[in-house]
Amino acid sequence: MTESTQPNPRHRLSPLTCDAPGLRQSIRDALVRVVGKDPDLATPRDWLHAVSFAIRERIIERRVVTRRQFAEEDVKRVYYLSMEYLIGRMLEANLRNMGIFEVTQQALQDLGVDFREIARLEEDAALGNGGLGRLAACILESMATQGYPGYGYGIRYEYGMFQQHIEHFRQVEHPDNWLRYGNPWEFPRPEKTFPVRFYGYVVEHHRPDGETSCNWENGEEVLAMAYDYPTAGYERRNVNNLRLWAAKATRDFDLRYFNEGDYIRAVADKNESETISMVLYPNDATAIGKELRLKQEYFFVSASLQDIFDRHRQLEYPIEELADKAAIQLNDTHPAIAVAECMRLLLDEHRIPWDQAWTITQNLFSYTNHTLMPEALETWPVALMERVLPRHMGIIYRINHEFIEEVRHRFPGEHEFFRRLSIIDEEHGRRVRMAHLAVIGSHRVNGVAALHTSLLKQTLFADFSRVWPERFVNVTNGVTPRLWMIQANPGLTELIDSRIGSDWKFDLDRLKQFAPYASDEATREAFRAVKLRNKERLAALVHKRTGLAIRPDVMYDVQIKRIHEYKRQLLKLLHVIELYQRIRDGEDVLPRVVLFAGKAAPGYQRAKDIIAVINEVADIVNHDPAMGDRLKCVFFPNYEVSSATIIIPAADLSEQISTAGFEASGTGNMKLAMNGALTIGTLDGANIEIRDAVGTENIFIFGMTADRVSAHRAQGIPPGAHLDSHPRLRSMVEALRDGFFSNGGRHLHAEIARYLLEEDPFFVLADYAAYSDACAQADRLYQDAEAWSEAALLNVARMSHFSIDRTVREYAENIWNVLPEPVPPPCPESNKN
Ligand code: Z57
Repeated sequence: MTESTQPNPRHRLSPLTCDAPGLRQSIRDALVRVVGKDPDLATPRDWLHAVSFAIRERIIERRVVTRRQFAEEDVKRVYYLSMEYLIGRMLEANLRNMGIFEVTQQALQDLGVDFREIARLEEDAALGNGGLGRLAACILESMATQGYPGYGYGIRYEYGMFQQHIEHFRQVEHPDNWLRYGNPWEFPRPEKTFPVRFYGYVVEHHRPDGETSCNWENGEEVLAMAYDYPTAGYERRNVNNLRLWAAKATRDFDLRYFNEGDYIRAVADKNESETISMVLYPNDATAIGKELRLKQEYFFVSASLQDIFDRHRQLEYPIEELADKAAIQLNDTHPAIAVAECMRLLLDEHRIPWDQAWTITQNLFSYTNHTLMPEALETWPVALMERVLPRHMGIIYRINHEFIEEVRHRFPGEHEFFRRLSIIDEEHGRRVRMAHLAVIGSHRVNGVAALHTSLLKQTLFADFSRVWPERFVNVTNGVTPRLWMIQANPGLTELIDSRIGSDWKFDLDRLKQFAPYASDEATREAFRAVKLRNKERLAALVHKRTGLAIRPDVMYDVQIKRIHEYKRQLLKLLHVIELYQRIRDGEDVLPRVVLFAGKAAPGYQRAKDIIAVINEVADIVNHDPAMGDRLKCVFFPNYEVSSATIIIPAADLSEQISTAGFEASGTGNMKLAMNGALTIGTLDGANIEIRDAVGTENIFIFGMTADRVSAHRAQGIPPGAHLDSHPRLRSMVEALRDGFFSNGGRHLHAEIARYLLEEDPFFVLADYAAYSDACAQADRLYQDAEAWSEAALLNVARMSHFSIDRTVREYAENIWNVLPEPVPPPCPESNKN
């Protein structure tokens, strides 16, 4: 019995000690007994694994306690379904959340091991692309910290986000073999294995009660095997579980060939079914139309739902009460097939009548939308869905039929309206619109920032919002202050602690008490000292990664995010060109480092070209003696969570310059502002709420609003017209066009200039003048170090709204209807356990 509630006295745990001698002993033991190394011969990686195994024991011990309490207390559980988890390195995060970071450093030091040296050897768990995957990781951490019974489900990709190398200025992708050295943080659960079916056909049975039930027969089966990653809450609170599925060939994978006597072929072919969990698709905010992607989506959804149903049964709850005991959150439409899978399980396995099954399903699910961009909206050809998931296609037809009947009744005669609402898009060769399935199958649908949710209701889901206005709600994103402040920025953390104590770490609202210190000269000076140290740390890393030497005593201006036209890296690059030309013209320009970082989807040629142009412009700028150290342009390669923790605390200026209406929320904007960077940004995504929080005097807002962008688009002004009133901009674009910055690849530069002048759907040139003015304003404020530090400190103190804890509470209260279930801390006498 898996979900037992009866503690067996014979199985009582003897708690592990968490003082330095106890940890030292555990690490030494693990080195020999788990890693299997003689301490005299141990490499730094052996020590990394030894300490990780010692900590893992302590985490899993608390996981056991947490799980038991949930089972005893009859709690309602939350299941977060996400194709992506962008976690980063786990050792330091686990140590800090377990409250044993300092003592473990001490224990290692006693063993003659340097914590920093071994910690950097850990591979990032990069099972995600960008914002969406990182949000999932922050939400899991917060659910554990706040004591919510939250379970993550996803895929254990063998290869995560590709490693980005820059060769001859261009991005080259290398596979991310992150499991190469084994992974101390995972617990394989071979006994938790579920079959997942693809293809085959449906056989209908007419039952005596008038219902039809179906059997999905034949086809191919793959096994989903669980790997568990315990997720520790901050300061030895609850430990929750992230369960990632890996594909394994079924035991009878080989029957056909075995019968033909081809043993070798049978064993060799098993690899094919195991490709399902092989690799993360490296596309951010674009839909992938590949059959393998659909199989990945269904694979993890089916395994997760079987597991959720199983747990419900083991706890001896009646199936009718599923939605009282569980809430399932769909992170975008990637897991939306879960709506049909849930119906299949209720109808075909549990023999529940349609209407009752549908009520349960709708009460169970809710869906988060992360984008309005049409190219990111998933639609699957009906023919493909019919072939891969024939039973689900039948269920989707019926869901659609029942839904259209309902609206036909409420809105008689509005045939256009029904056509637009339908799950089936009949205009582009019959496709299943996954967003429609997700909306219809959920009781709540949320956007991720106020502007985004309001645009969702006005555009993408305008029709649905007429049908069900109360279904659409906003939950503005947040980020975890544990990783993004305490871990990434110990200097700032110490400064805050010294002024207001350390309660703010659990309740970010208390950071407001820090605001008065913005007008305290000593605090401002201490803040500048912290920034300087953070810049030195970044400068050292930049030197190591790129060979480029940058000064720590200048403005650090950063744009760090996926490379995408709508995010407008080209707008920042034009500003670099402007500064370059001004310095060449003998003007006195504020010295600065401009740092770009981010990956381009391997198939997104324009984004890859943008990386190449940035690198080529940087090469000219960085080697021109006329710049005299006043301008450096860095492209920081292979941006990932672990590099973000170094770049963000060093930033002065945060570039959040997407075309208004396109960035759903952004979360990098939050991380940077809470580390004391001032934002230069458009009124897009959460920037609007950040402005409201920090005050208009403490942020640089520029450019067209979302409304103006729509109006501007309607006017159809050729982008090149914006050069007429701006001679400087003309000379910049012409320099680009004429290959001034090119290293032989002139054609690329000419093409980018042509794009800006003739095509650019994101209005870089239209917004340039306003952007350049805003940059100049930032420069002026930076020259007044006291005024800048005051604004930066006010940013830190006023960002509490963007704690992920607030976000998670909103989901819990308004969508999931679940309560926190904090596990009481172990008795204080038992020494830090
Ligand atoms: C992704 O990272 C986001 C949206 C998507 O549709 C996909 Br696919 C991937 C991002 C948004 O672009 C950000 O604006 C947002 O902050 C983030 O999701 C988290 O909500």
